[in-house]
Amino acid sequence: MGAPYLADTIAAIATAPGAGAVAIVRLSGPDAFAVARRVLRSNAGGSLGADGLESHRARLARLGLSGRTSGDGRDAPDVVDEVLVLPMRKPRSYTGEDVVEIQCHGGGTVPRLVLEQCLAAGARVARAGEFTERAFLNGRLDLARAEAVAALIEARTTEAAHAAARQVAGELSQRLTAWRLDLLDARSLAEVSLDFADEELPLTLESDLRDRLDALKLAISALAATWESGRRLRDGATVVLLGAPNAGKSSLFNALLGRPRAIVAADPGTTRDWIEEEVAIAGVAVLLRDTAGVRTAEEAVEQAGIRAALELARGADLTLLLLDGSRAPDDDDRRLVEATRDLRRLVVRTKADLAPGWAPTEGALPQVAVAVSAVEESGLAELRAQVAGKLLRQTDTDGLVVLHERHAIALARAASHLDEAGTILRSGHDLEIVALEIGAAMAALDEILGQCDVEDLLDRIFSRFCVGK
Ligand SMILES: Nc1nc2c(ncn2[C@@H]2O[C@H](COP(=O)(O)OP(=O)(O)OP(=O)(O)O)[C@@H](O)[C@H]2O)c(=O)[nH]1
Ligand SMILES: [Mg+2]
Repeated sequence: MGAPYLADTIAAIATAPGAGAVAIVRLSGPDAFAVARRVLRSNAGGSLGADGLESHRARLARLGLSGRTSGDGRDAPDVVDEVLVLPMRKPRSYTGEDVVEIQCHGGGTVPRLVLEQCLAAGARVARAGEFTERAFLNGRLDLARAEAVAALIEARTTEAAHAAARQVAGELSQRLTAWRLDLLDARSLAEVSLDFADEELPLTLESDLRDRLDALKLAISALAATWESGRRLRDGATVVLLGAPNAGKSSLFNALLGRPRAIVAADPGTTRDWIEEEVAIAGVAVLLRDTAGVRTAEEAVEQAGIRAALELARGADLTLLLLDGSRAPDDDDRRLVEATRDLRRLVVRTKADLAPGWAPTEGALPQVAVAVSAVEESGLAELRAQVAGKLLRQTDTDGLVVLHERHAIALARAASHLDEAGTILRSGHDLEIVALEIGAAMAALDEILGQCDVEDLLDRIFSRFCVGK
């Protein structure tokens, strides 16, 4: 943890750019209070004085915007902003360092001028994520919690925010720490067993070790498997509407969006190109794509659209295959059923308000997941629930989901080391190697928490943050 690196004081605008009532300029580092004192004035216009900034106590102050602040208080600038200052002495701050937050007026100019004042007074511009990186380096947050801060900021739905907030609060870290202790136990068990000669090794000890390793492996791989859901929760998912011409794709697209975005017409082939819109479906930010009706023998333009539609379906997280409920399925429908057989899909029967054109039990057709009517807006809640069910797999991890690929990879690696340990234990019980495999699994968990040499990881992780966090 490089001391010289943390020896300087950083500053950044912590709020989003653009018009806003208030913006926050944040300072962190050993000179945060000194820099703040240099740029701030009391309301009377004089300097703040030695005890003008009391830790964890907000105060009003003034701040020159003309750039003529000299630092000694006498050369008061002519243009000032009234600001609210929140000083926080280390270690009781986000970064664990001395922090001063200055709330000024928002907009594109005032916060920039305030920041410039801070830079002129001795701070340096913070890099993206540098406040959080310092929080990590100062031991305020472990790496998993620090990374979740970015996920929380980027969350596009309540559910995504909820998952990230759990990780910021340390739920993932606690679970990993508990597993780590269990692994430590298991490793001691393996090491103790080393002291026994083969023939006198107590049988219960070996089976106990095996049970523990199996249970841990299962739990760890279950958590790793949540990454698929976690990724969709965090980054959103793509859902493609696919179906024969006139199946009701654009109508359902509009119904799910809640507004008439796509053109709906009685003529087949209305939608030629695909269009997309974002809509939250049961907590997932879904990029919903309406495509051109898929028919096999077609004129050229439609053909291109059809190829594109199938291509989109292959690249999507989920395909909704629409079958027109008001007519009997034809060859086009059957071909589509066939073409999407290996995709993650839901078969949706449309136009449920019309007299059914086929029996739900019709042979050779896949099970219909849900029947909807875009006209009567029926079946939509059920459809949303089914979509969410497909996108977010049910987990047996108490709702904890992995939100970072890095974590998923490390968890999978931990599980595979435990798998290996189990195999060795079963075959030849070379306990020395078993202990080594357990150690490797522990190291993988440590990597997630940042409890090992992660220097080369930090840049990659924190550069994805926004500046000011
Ligand atoms: N009664 C009834 N009619 C529907 C329903 N959904 C769509 N339609 C009608 O079916 C026709 C085709 O609807 P669209 O939504 O344009 O179908 P599409 O699948 O987008 O068609 P293309 O873009 O041509 O492939 C229109 O006349 C719609 O009004 C429904 O739920 N009930
Ligand atoms: Mg259409």
